[in-house]
Amino acid sequence: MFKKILIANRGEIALRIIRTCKEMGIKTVAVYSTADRDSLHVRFADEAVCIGPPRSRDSYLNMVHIIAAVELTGADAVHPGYGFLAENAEFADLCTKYGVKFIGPTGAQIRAMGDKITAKETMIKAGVPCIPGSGGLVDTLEDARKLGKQIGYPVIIKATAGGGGKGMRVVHSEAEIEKAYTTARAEAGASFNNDGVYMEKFIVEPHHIEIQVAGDQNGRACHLSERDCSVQRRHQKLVEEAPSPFISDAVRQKMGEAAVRACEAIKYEGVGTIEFLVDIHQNFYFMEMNTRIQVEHPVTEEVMDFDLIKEQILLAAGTPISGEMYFPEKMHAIECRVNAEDPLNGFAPSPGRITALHTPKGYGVRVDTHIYAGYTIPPYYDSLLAKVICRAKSREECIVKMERAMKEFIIEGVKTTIPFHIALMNNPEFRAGKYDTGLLERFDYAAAIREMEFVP
Ligand code: MV4
Repeated sequence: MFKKILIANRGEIALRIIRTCKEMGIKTVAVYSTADRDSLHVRFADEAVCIGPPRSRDSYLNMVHIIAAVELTGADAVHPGYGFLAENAEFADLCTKYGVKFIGPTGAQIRAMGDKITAKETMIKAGVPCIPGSGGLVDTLEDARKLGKQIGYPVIIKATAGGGGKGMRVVHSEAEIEKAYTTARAEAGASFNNDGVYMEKFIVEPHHIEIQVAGDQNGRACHLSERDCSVQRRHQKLVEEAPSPFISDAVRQKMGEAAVRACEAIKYEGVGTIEFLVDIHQNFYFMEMNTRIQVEHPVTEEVMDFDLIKEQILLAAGTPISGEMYFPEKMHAIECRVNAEDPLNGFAPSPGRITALHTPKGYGVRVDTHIYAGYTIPPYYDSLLAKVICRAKSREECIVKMERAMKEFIIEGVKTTIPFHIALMNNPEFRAGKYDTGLLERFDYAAAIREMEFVP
């Protein structure tokens, strides 16, 4: 087992990783930018190394400084968390080169899933259902026109280097294809330095359902059930839950099996997520694979009663997956992301100092957070302040508990998304479990917040 893990991250996820390391008897090294000097991850780690000035590219994305911190402290493994260098193949390879274990998949596996066309080809070979489309790059406007006719409108143009919504264009008819193709390519080139695009049939108002997977170093994989992440605004997830209120048990089982086939096809090592789009008929299609631990991993931890960070560390140390890894699902869990953003002003960031804080507590309530009273939210990083995860025997009880928890969450000094979550817990579509990725376009949450009697 590793003796000392360097956590190449900040915020709540750095704390989350430090906690599990302590429980496993592993020493921890925090790295931090000068903006994070007073952060809890710096305080709670056994050692801490400053890796540069506030801007991410100078600190948390600075591979040379992070490797220097590894050498300085003698860490034998690096945990990348999510974001920053978590899906950077070059960094994974660099760790290997310097003899320190990258807790995650190999550089080659990250690369294979990072290029979306390659990923899709791999999945088709593995027998995982994929959305019908161009099959490869669409090199010319003429090809785009031909494929549009063949596939049938509406279609979607996506960047092969993309993911998470960047460089995507929906095309409703041939009249729109020229502009969509040209702008998608230009945006992909500018964002990813790779202007390759491909085309797919557009699935209208899909559900976003992902399967948590884990693979060992012997090529064996298992899944840990799904998360429904359909509550999104502009490709930002706001709420995740498990089990999904949408899919049947038969579809759930088929998706799990497909996800395991996907992992075993590439001998995937580590924990990861297979993202699926699910249409109204519950047909599911591979969308992309996330080769990291995700923000919403606690939802799975709560329904499966299983520490995913511990599993990640065990897998990286060479522990095999055993048959005991399949668990029955007994509970329901919901996670709400609390951001320093103003839901009444288009979710505009609201950095600043937290002047007063009370976090929700009680049976079935978990709060993963790095904030404290007096903490100043730096403007340089993402605005996630806390994740509130509730767990109960039924979805109904879980929603009631979440509303109760959100109403006892006091954060003074900055605007937060707490009022949005209270409004959402009272939205009839959400309450009925009858929502898809179009929910927040239909729901006038600003009006609902203004009408709320309860003012957090
Ligand atoms: C799609 C789609 C419909 N049809 N692909 C959005 C993020 C990126 N990973 C892929 N995305 C989509 N791909 C086809 N063929 C709809 C989306 C999409 C979406 C997907 C999941 C969750 C929210 C979304 C919001 C808008 C569009």
